[in-house]
Parts: sequence; structure tokens; C-alpha cells
Amino acid sequence: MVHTDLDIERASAQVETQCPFCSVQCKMTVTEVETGVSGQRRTAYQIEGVPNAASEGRVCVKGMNAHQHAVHSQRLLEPLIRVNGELVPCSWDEAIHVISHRLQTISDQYGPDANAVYGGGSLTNETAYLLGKFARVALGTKYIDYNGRFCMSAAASAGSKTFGIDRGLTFRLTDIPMARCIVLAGTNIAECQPTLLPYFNQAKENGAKIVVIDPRKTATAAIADIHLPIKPGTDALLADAMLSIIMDEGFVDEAFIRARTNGYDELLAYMNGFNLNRAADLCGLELEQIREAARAYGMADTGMILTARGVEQQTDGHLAVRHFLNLVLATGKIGREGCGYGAVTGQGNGQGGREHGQKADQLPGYRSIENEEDRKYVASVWGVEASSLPGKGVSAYEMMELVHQGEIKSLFVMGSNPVVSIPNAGHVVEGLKSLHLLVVADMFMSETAQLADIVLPVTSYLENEGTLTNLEGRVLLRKAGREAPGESRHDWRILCSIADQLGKGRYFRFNGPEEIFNELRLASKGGVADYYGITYDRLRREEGVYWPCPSTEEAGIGLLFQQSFAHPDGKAVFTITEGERWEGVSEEYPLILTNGRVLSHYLTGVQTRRSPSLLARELENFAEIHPITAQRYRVRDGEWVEVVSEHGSFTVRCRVGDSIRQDTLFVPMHWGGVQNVNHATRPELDPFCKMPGFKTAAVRIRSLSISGKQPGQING
Ligand SMILES: Nc1nc2c(c(=O)[nH]1)N[C@H]1C(S)=C(S)[C@@H](COP(=O)(O)OP(=O)(O)OC[C@H]3O[C@@H](n4cnc5c(=O)[nH]c(N)nc54)[C@H](O)[C@@H]3O)O[C@H]1N2
Ligand SMILES: Nc1nc2c(c(=O)[nH]1)N[C@H]1C(S)=C(S)[C@@H](COP(=O)(O)OP(=O)(O)OC[C@H]3O[C@@H](n4cnc5c(=O)[nH]c(N)nc54)[C@H](O)[C@@H]3O)O[C@H]1N2
Ligand code: SF4
Ligand SMILES: [Mo]
Repeated sequence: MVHTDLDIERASAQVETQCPFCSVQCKMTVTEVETGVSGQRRTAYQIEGVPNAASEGRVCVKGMNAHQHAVHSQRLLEPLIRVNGELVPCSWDEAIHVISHRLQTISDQYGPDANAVYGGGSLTNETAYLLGKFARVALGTKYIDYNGRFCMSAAASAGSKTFGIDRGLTFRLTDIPMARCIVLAGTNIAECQPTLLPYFNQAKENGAKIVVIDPRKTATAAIADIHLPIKPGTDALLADAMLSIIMDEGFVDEAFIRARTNGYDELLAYMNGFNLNRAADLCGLELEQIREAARAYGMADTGMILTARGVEQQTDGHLAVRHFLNLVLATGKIGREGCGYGAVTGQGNGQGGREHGQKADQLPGYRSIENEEDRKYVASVWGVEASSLPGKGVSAYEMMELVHQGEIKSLFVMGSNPVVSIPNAGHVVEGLKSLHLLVVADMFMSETAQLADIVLPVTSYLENEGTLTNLEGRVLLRKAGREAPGESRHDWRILCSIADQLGKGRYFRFNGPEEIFNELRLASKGGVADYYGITYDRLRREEGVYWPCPSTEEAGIGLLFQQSFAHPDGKAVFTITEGERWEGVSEEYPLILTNGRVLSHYLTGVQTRRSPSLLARELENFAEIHPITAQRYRVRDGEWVEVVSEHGSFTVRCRVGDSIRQDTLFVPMHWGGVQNVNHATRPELDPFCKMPGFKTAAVRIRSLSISGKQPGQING
């Protein structure tokens, strides 16, 4: 091609940033390049991974294309307010004034707890911290919770109970290649944290055996030496079966158990007479496969167990994790190199977002809102009376119940799309529609924003500076370099403006995220998640700092529990409580519906469906179904089916393939509307952590092709 002198290619701006999606938080640069061929100017974007201790310079396909949503023409550029049923543009002054006035009116009329706040794990630590303070100090409400309830609550509460602390990974990512056996239970790392896969491949090269427990032969199962295609909802029993074999075959570490744990005698009594054949049968597995997996883990000198939502998003998720932790403790595989447990955190700030006060019962630094000392300390940092802080609220789904019952009158949503992500979606939407006030702060007109009375446009990852804590507990500073488009504003600024209008401005005077972080450091000081020693200056110099980090002079701790666990006596505890297993399928609903993710989309898809390169990879939702099951229901690959549970139904195309169990369907969670899997998921909660049993619902399917009915085309 002949270039004329009109042709240009010029780098105009470069942002050093972090991917806005998953918990690895890969570092990258986004460079805007002005190109012009024959006078036609356009902006292109070049993405390059930046070497960092966690991501080592890798970026996956989502990260490579994340900027496409940030620069998308559908970004919200001005506040919107509902007038005569329509959302129309308004000024920030008007939006903030109306919100504050209505929040105040609701509080005066029904009491402060009639206002509720709903946050998210994509928010920076600074925003998450401020949102908790906003609820307790500016609104004085006890009702705040966040989407992480649906994500990390089972593993988080299990870690706290067993070890006395909840940090996603108890080891460093660089320890993974040193493990000689790795059990991946209900975690699809190859699609959900793709840039971590090389750590596992390295372990394999070093001779590690990899065990994958998943009802599907996933991309992660493809690297496994042993794949256990478990029947959904039976993980706790499988962990017990593995433990029984490990005990029988003498792989327990008596010295470790004696020195570092409590409750082993009770565990022995609990396991006495365990029926292995029955367990294998209930798990839908061959006993020999289980034995092979148990031996691989039991025999190895070093080993790790990682769990994610497959095990955890169950009504017995909390206990299922603890039963896997029994295996870790019984074999003494924790607190040394190449060993440990990992709850593979999900969202970009899924870790930090659960430490600083977005949870119903929590104050910053993982402090408890029910503990007098904790209340006093945080109140002193905030300059308020401890007695003025509300008590504990309820979990995310329970909050939606209170919305439905009319006890909560207003909901302030920042960083989540509950219409799509919460189980029993029909019920949730009904509740949200009945609110006196729904405010949604988002970058896009999400399914939830569409129901709002006021929509506030926020900045994206390229524009908003702040810290995020990755799955290892490594705090990273995400810089910002792009101007906020239109009138969009940073989340933290929005909170400060509303607080100001509510007459609480003196508690919310910050000039930038660094000032908020400095207050967070102080508020977390001495807490379980102690960030005091972490400063922006350090984060600019170092490749992230691990918490706990109580002093600016010290490095944070990467490998936890080398000497002791975090309970007061330094010991970890075995679990003998048995959870209530899901009842299973019935004659009316004979198939198990499970769900999860695909590589190219992220959560409710609000962002990734606006990225043309990612959307092109998966345009619409689908149900993965085994060929024998498909034949039984007379559905062919690509045909439409209606999936029905006792809670509701959705419509998707079939994707027929033998990588799934015959009794199970798998449907991704990335689509709303009639393709939303959460129309059919069930609202029952784990009694310990209030995680819904997302991963198991009894369903039936009906072919829509045979009845001749075709649903309308769904657009991204
Ligand atoms: N591409 C992509 N990556 C993501 C996300 C995304 O949306 N897209 N989201 C991020 C977030 S927030 C999260 S929480 C993580 C989630 O990461 P994961 O938990 O790894 O993802 P899921 O696909 O929900 O579930 C993992 C696996 O559990 C299996 N499974 C289902 N039921 C059961 C069961 O009963 N037992 C067992 N053992 N396995 C079962 C599913 O087949 C699936 O392969 O991913 C993060 N990364
Ligand atoms: N069936 C089923 N349901 C599930 C799951 C499952 O496995 N199966 N997984 C659950 C899990 S693990 C999770 S984490 C939840 C996630 O559920 P959601 O929180 O609903 O998921 P997102 O799609 O991330 O929604 C985030 C919204 O916030 C916006 N946003 C992104 N960044 C920011 C920001 O910095 N500020 C503000 N104000 N807005 C922002 C996005 O545009 C988007 O609209 O879904 C849960 N639901
Ligand atoms: S989605 Fe996760 S693995 Fe992929 S680039 Fe983003 S942070 Fe990295
Ligand atoms: Mo998540």
C-alpha cells in the first residue's frame, strides 16, 4: 500500500493500569494510537502486559479487550432521573439534591433502616471502605451488603472458622510450582483466571499430579491427571471419602495434628465407620477414582487444595470447604513451601472488597460490628460516637427479601447488577420495582439501572485511581490516566457529595483516593486485615504489598501460618459438622442445573457484551447437555430449549457435547432477560454464610423446536 503524507500513526496517550475483571489483576498498559489513512482519523488501542509479581506480564483475552467497553459509545455520560416514567438527563446538582432529599424523607418517615446500600467487589478498596462508612455514618442504616455474598462468603467464613483468618490464598502464587499434588475443586482456572494457568503447568512440569473435581471436563480438567466428574452438590462427601482413605492408608501427619490443630479426636470419632461405597455412589463417582485422587494428595510431600464457586455456591458450601480443609490439616500440608489452601477469589477486588466494611456485619480491617472494642476503635477513627453506629444488617439475598416485603424502601446500588446476578430473579425484580427509590451508579444502562429512579454515571478502570487486592492478598495500586468522559464521576466523589447534602460532609472530606486510603489504613490498624503498613508511596515503588502488613517498615506476609494459625491459641480446628445436602432432583424436575462462566465474558456481561471482540466469541447463552440426555429430550445441537425449575424458566440454545455428566446441564451466567439462568436458580441459603445454592437446581427441559415455537433474537 502506498502511504500518503496524510497517513499518521502516533501514540497519543498511555495509561498504566490493571485489568478491571478477575482477581489476578494483571498489570498492563493501554496505549491510544491515532491512526489516519487517507485522511480518515481513528483511534486504535494497543494493549501490553506489564511484568508484575502476580501476572508476570501475561494478559488474557478479556484483559486484551477490556478497553473496548471503557471507550464504548454507550457509556453513561450524564446523570438520569425518571420523569413520567422515562429516564431523562439532569444535572449533577439536581441528582444529588433529589437523592439526598428522598433518602432523608424516607429516613424521617420510616427510620434510617428503611434505606439500604448494595455494593460490589469491583469497587476499589477506597470506594468499598467509603461505602461502608456512608451506610453507617451518612445514612445511619444497618442494611448494607454486597455482591461478594454470592461469591466469597462460603470460603471466607470457612477460612475464618478453621484458620482464624480469611485470605484467599494462604500461599504465594510462586509457591504453586513447588506443590507435588494440586487438587482443584470446583474451580475452572483455565477460563476464570487464565493467566494463572502457567503456574500450574509449571507444577506439572516439576512432577505434580493435578486432580480436578468438576462435573464437566473443563479446559482446566484438560491439564488434570485425575478428573473426578462429581455429581453437583456432593463435594463435602467426596472430601470425607478422600479423608477416610487418607486415614486408612496412613497418610496423616500425626506430629502436625498434635502440635497445630484442635479437634482431631472428634474427627476420628466422626469418621469411624465411614461408608466409602455409599459415598462414591452418592457422588456419582467410581470408588477407584476417588482412591487414586486421595492417594495422590496423601502421598505427596507437598500439596495444595484450591476451591472456588463449584464447591462454595451451595447451601452446604461453607461446610463443604471446611471438609476440604480437614484434608489439608490432617496431612499437615499448610504453612510451608508448596503447601496450603486457596479460595480462588473471583472479582477484581473480591478480596479487598470483603475486608473493609461492605459486609452486613463488618467494620474496616475485618472488624466486627458486633464487637464493642471494634466499634469503639472504628468510631474513634471516624470521629463519631460508637453508640451511633448501627448494628449488623442482613445478607444480600435477605436484603432483597426485605425489599420485597416493603421493609426496605430505598436501595443505593454501586457496582453490581442484581437483576441478573441474584437467584430467583423474578422475585428480585418484583421487589426492586416496588421501591420508593432505586439509585444505581454504573458505567452503563445495566438491567438494574433500567429500573432505577436515578442513574449516576461513574468512571471506569482507565479513569479511576485506587487500590485493589488480588487473590493472593497482594494490594496493588491501579493508576489512572484517561479523562473521565462526559460528566461521569468517581464513585468516591459521588458518596462524598451525597453525604455532604445529608449534613454529614465533615466525615467525608477527601481530596483524592490516597487520602481515603490513609484513613482506611488507620481504620484497619490492628484488625485482622491490617493495611496500616501499606502506603501509596510503597505501592508506587513495590510490586504490591501483602496484607497483613502492620508496619511501614515490614514486608507483608506471603506464606501464612508458618508458625501458627490466627486463632488465639495459634491452632487450626477440624470440622465434624455435616451440612445438609441438597435434596436432589425429582420426577417432575429430573435434571441438575449448574452454572458458571465462559472465558470471554465477565459476570452479568454488562461490560464484556459491550466489547465487540469478546461478544463475537460468545453471542448468546447456551445449555451444555450430554448427547444421551439430548437424545432423550429430542433436542439437537443449536436448538432452543426452555429450562424450567419450580422458581422460573429461561430459554437458551443447546450445546450438545460429552464433556458434561448425563444428569447435569451447565448454563453460563452472563446473560440477562429471557436467557438469564437465575430465573431458575433457587433462593435457599447456606445457614452459616447466607450463600445461595446457585450451583444446584432441579429442572426439566422442553424443546421449543418440536413445539415449533421460536423465541425472539436476543441482542448483546
Ligand atoms: N471468564 C471469566 N472469568 C471470571 C469471571 C467471569 O465471569 N468470567 N468471574 C470471576 C468471578 S467473580 C468469580 S467468582 C470466579 C469464579 O470462578 P469459578 O468458580 O472457577 O467459576 P464457575 O464457572 O462459576 O465454577 C467453576 C466450576 O465449578 C463447576 N461446578 C458446578 N457445580 C459443581 C459442583 O457441585 N461441584 C464441583 N466440584 N464443581 C462444580 C462448574 O462446572 C465450573 O467449571 O471467576 C472470576 N473470573
Ligand atoms: N447463576 C449464577 N449467578 C451468579 C453466580 C454464578 O456462578 N451463577 N456468581 C455470583 C458471583 S460469584 C458474583 S461475583 C456475582 C456478580 O454479580 P454482579 O455484581 O451483578 O456482576 P457484574 O456484572 O460485575 O455487575 C457489576 C456492575 O457494576 C458496574 N461496574 C463495574 N465497575 C464499576 C465501578 O468501579 N463502579 C461502579 N459504580 N460500577 C461498576 C458494571 O458495569 C456492572 O453493571 O454474581 C453472582 N451470581
Ligand atoms: S480477566 Fe483476569 S486473567 Fe484475564 S487479564 Fe483480566 S485480570 Fe488477568
Ligand atoms: Mo464472584
